[in-house]
Amino acid sequence: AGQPTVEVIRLNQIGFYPDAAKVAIVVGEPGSNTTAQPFQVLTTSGKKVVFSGTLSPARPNAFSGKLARTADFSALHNPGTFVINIPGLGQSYPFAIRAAVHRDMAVGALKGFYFQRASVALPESYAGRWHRPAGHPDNHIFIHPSAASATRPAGTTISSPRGWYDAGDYNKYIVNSGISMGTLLSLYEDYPDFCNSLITNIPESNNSLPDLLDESLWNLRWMLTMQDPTDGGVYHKLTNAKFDGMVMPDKATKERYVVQKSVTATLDFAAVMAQAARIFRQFPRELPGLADSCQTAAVRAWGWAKQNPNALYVQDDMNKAFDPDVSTGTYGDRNASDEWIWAAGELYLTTRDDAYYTAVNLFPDDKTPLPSWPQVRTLAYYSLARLADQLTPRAQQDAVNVKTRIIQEADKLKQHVDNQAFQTPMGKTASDYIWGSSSVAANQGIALLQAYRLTNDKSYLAAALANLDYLLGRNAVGYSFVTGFGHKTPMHPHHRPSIADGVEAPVPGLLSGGTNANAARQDNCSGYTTTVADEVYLDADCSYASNEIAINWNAPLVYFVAAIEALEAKTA
Ligand code: 9MR
Repeated sequence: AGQPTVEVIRLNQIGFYPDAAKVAIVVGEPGSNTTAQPFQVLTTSGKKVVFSGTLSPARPNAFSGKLARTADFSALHNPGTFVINIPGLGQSYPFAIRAAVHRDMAVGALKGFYFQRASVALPESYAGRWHRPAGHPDNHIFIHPSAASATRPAGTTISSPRGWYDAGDYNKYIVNSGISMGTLLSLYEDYPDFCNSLITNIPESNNSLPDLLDESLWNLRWMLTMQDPTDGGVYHKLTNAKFDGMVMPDKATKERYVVQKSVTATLDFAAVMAQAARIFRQFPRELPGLADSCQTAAVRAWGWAKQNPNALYVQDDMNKAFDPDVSTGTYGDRNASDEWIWAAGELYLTTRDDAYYTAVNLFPDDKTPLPSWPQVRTLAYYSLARLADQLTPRAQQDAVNVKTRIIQEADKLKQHVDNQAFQTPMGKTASDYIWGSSSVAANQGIALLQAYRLTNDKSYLAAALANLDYLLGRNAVGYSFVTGFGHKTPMHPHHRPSIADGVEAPVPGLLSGGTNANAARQDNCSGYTTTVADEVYLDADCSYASNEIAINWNAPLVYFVAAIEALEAKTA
């Protein structure tokens, strides 16, 4: 009793499954922690010792040189609430051991998308303290000069309501919506039964669709409005000319535009609509006609992309040529080869038409890059693996290759984890610590879970769990990166509603971008105290390069946590 809570004990601040590995990392300065050091696990009530162990020998952190020692209490299986005690040092935050220990967070992270909804009020009955008036009706969106066509001249308007705000800003970007939707829809395809049990208390919760699909429909219906009905091309984004100030949605009333159609947005759109068609075809009574509309939209988008393969989105050119110039997020990807693969793969799987399968080289090299907004090809491989029993003979020829490349990618992630200071796949190289690194950890976790599904080899599940521990506190900055979930969580994310709503706690269930080695020079926020790759993180709202939230980061969080919950429920 009387021991202080100390932040040098880094662990998943939510907890652990009874039969899974349980590890905390104790961090220290070089030269410290060299002697044998006992630790105990205590019950929070009564401080009863339920486990005693010794910290591992120290390992130096590859980035900082700081020493890290492991407290392994995997042998403790009993449910309860506990702390780790290190005599003479202090105690950890409390954590739980129990079945379904991450379920609330899975629900909370999915609910995060509800809080991002545009064009609608969030009443208190659904949004609690974070209720807010409607913003951005988006029913008078100007055709920007860069998007002008004969049927839609510059300055005329279209209606393009709904959708999710992209991130801390209020704009809506098709490229980023694309990967976010692909990730969420894949969760449904991979774990439909579990998704039925994820109830987020949204206005649609009482209908017969799972809330995950209802939430996805909010954005899907917006995406459909972003396609020009005349030619099938898709506008790159719906945006203000400049970013809004730090105000609530209803106070952000500047003119909005749809800009140039791009081949990347159009192909991402095609992939999402093709996948959506396959899924919503299962709900003909609830959503009559929707699957057909999605499939038609996908086919038309593909057709436009074939006609306009060089239509990359180039904001710099726009700035010189058009009024108003546009300076919001670019999602400017100069290479569409992976978007072609994703769209071809999803269109093939939905139509079973080999013409899509052979239209592009689906396997241009032996790489299987983790999904990120500019690199979506592996989403096609995941879908091909998922639907392996439904392939035509032509695609069947590659089925083993698809499976093998996913497993090989997961093998790389699984290797050398023991040498890492934090014993996680995340952070084996400094290049993991980029803008939105939390989504790197989540997407690594997803890759490992995909391999687990293909092999039933539990070592993949264990490695994935280590990355979940990373996200929830077992990392060099000691934060659980999910707002509202954990003990030390982001309080000042770069997220306009969280800043402007007058509520101290930020909107919950949102994944902070996380540690970013280059954040200081990317956002010029003052207050960064280090340049060590795994330590550059600032819980300040000016730190948009390390502490923004975004739908393409929340989506893999939702997939990752929900999939782990679904799998643990099966293995328990
Ligand atoms: O996530 C994007 C990151 O990969 C880029 O490096 C960064 C700078 O271009 O932009 C990020 O995306 C932002 C988008 O452009 C606008 N909305 C907020 C997004 C998250 O910061």
